[in-house]
Amino acid sequence: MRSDILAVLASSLSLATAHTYIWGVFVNGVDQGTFRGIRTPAYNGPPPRGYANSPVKDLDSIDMRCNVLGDKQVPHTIQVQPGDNLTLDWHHDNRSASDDIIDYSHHGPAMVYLSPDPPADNSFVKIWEKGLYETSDKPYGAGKWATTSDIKANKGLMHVRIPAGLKAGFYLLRAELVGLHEADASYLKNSRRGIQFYPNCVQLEVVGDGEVALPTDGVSFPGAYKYEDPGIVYDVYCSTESKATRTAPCTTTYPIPGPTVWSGAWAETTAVSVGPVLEGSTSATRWSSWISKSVVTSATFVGTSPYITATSTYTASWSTEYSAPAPTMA
Ligand SMILES: *[C@@H]1O[C@H](CO)[C@@H](O)[C@H](O)[C@H]1NC(C)=O
Ligand SMILES: *[C@@H]1O[C@H](CO)[C@@H](O)[C@H](O)[C@H]1NC(C)=O
Ligand SMILES: [Cu+2]
Repeated sequence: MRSDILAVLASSLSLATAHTYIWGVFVNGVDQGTFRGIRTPAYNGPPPRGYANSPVKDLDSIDMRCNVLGDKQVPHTIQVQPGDNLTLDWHHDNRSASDDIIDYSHHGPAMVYLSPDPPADNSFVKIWEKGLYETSDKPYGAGKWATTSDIKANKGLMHVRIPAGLKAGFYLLRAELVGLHEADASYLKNSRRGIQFYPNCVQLEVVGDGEVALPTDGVSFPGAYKYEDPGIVYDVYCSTESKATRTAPCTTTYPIPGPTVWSGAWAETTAVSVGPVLEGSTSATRWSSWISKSVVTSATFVGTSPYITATSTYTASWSTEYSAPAPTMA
């Protein structure tokens, strides 16, 4: 028992890099409140640097849908109208301009999907994506990537617009950042490496009298991405100077995983300027439990040191029918 616990601690500590999740949502530039409406993933590293969520790497895992604990409703649902501009605010340690968002090594694409809530088979429809959007002017430069050159450089802001005329109803917005820094290997063949997904879901209620339904031939999570897809196993270092001596040819294009963007989504997304973050907490309170490989480890803290009190197993359970979230939840 004791050696198991130590093993959990050791592996969690090695994950204490700058990983990221959504801390807030602005609607037409107006903050909706820190963590409000967001299915915040479980934290899985112990303090002092434990406020990072680990990537999802197993493409067949239910965690690909809305990350760990993504099946758990949160009390608040954000109301939007068709045509509204949403800005998702990704952070690592705190919701401030000094936050480091995500490690600079995590070059990769970013995507946003929309699904009715709760999701069903093939209900996720891609409404936005950005990948390698500028190749380097140097022969072996890394180029510009959505995660690092756009979202990290723009203090964590990711812009997406609610499709025009979208029918009223409850939806889940599934946004993700992707890190390719270990994607030259397949997770199937080497579970220590592999492409890293940071999916995060937001509960939305679309209001108004729109008449456009989401298409029903979207994708499922898990299921949308396969290990054989060209953008899943990809050598992002192949095109950088440090590996210029490689003999394999380097591609300078990147095929973004998943389906093409739905024709009903906005063809262009402009960055909207955002107002101040609502008053209240902008830093996360320390969690007393975290999850790794479906094991929930609970702890109390003595100073900054976690003292393990219990472990249990967690299984995601998604309902098939929408029910309004309870106003308060533990
Ligand atoms: C969303 O942004 C676009 C582009 O800047 C703008 O034309 C539109 O009016 C905005 N929508 C709302 C509801 O503010
Ligand atoms: C926010 O986190 C960053 C590290 O990501 C740290 O350098 C900074 O001091 C923190 N800022 C605040 C206001 O806590
Ligand atoms: Cu990482």
